[in-house]
Amino acid sequence: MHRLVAVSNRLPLCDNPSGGLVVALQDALSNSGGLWIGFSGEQSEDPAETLTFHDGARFQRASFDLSEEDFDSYYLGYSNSVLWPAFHGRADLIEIDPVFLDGYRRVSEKIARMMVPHLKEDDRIWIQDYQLIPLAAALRKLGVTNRIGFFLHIPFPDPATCAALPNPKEMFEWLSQYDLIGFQAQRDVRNFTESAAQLAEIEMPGDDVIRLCQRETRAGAFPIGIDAAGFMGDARKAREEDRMRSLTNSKMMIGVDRLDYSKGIPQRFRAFQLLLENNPDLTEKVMLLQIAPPTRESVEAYQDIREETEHLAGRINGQFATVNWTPIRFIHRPIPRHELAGLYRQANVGLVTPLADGMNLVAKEYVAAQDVANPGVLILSRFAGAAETMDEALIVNPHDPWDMADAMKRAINMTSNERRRRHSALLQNVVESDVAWWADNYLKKLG
Ligand code: ADQ
Repeated sequence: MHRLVAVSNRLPLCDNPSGGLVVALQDALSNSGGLWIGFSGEQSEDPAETLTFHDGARFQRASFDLSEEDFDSYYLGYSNSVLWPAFHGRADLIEIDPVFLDGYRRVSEKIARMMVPHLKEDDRIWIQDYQLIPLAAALRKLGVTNRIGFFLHIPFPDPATCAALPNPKEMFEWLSQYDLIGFQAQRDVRNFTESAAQLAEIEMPGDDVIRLCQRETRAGAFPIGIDAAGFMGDARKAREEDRMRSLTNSKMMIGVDRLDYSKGIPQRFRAFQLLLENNPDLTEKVMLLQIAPPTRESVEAYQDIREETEHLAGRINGQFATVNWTPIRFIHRPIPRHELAGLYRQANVGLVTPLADGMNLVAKEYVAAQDVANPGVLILSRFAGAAETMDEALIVNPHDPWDMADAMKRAINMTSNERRRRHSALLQNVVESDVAWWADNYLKKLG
């Protein structure tokens, strides 16, 4: 059996780490005596170029620190001020600065140098996500000939948006160094091949085999799932005292997102405002619980989205609230998974309405958490990768507040027969295509 070496931006460092990717990789890593490498989260002045090993998991874990300069240019800069907006179709938010690109290349080169002494000839290497695209190219330069796979958790942009990157051709050269490039959805595979055809060199001799920038590789869609069994268990065990209480006994809609401009939170709030404006009978009868912890707060676009959502929630609450009812409850903190599972289960409607999203795991968590005898209704954006496999949800255009307000009304009034029919089809997919299935599928193909 080949040992698996996984590399991601952040290493899960707590004791007994949990979370989707950990659950996904745990078996593959544990069974193969595997190793997971990632950033420690610590910035230090002149960090040593060596890996630090950590106990406490069923597999080996090794971390590295970054200097402040590397962190700023690689993570806040190129990863989150260039690639994240571009890959989510927001070329208008890209901040191009040659310092960012230098830092981005440099960090992959450093990680490659730290990895090489620990690699064995027949290891399989699996690199995760947009922060580390150049890593295979950096490893190849150091003579690594192992099979190396890559998985992109976020969408791949169309040719026009890809062309807004400072270095589109180099991006495809980096990608060509992988043996398998995994995407979340067919939409991403199409964008990738079309962008490569316009901005680099690609031939497609057959099926998933491609020649990209003179090198043979493969690409395909591997939709990620959740730890469905774990989530269903958490939701069943959720405690009564962690539930939301309402003085007016109103129905509850829930949104759970990192506070990010790709998640469509202001658009969701505006649709809810329209629903309340056009349906005065819903006053005190329905509320929206939005849980959205801020992230990447030193990037300007994230300060803007925080201000915009807070302002909008305040305005809507001011416009409609009564002494006993606040239409939007807005929480800026992460919530422990078992509490979140209980809130999903309590919610009559799950609102997952991103403007762009690789997959969106909240859609799957919401479905897994429902009571099968009395399930809630999922409202899902057509721009989430999840929409490709979850068509029994109410699919909406998140740019159209009328469409979303209609879907909200329909969901609130849906008969229990229709709710059960839709939910059982959705649940089957979430359970069958869980995160272990995803990792297994990908690694088989890489092998
Ligand atoms: P994210 O952009 O982080 O992930 P998502 O898929 O929704 O988006 O995952 C978020 C996770 O964080 C979920 O498990 C959710 O429960 C949790 N979470 C969010 N808000 C929380 C809160 N307030 N408290 C506690 N937990 C919270 C990226 C891509 C996605 C892709 C995933 C996985 O952007 O498109 O689905 O990776 O590949």
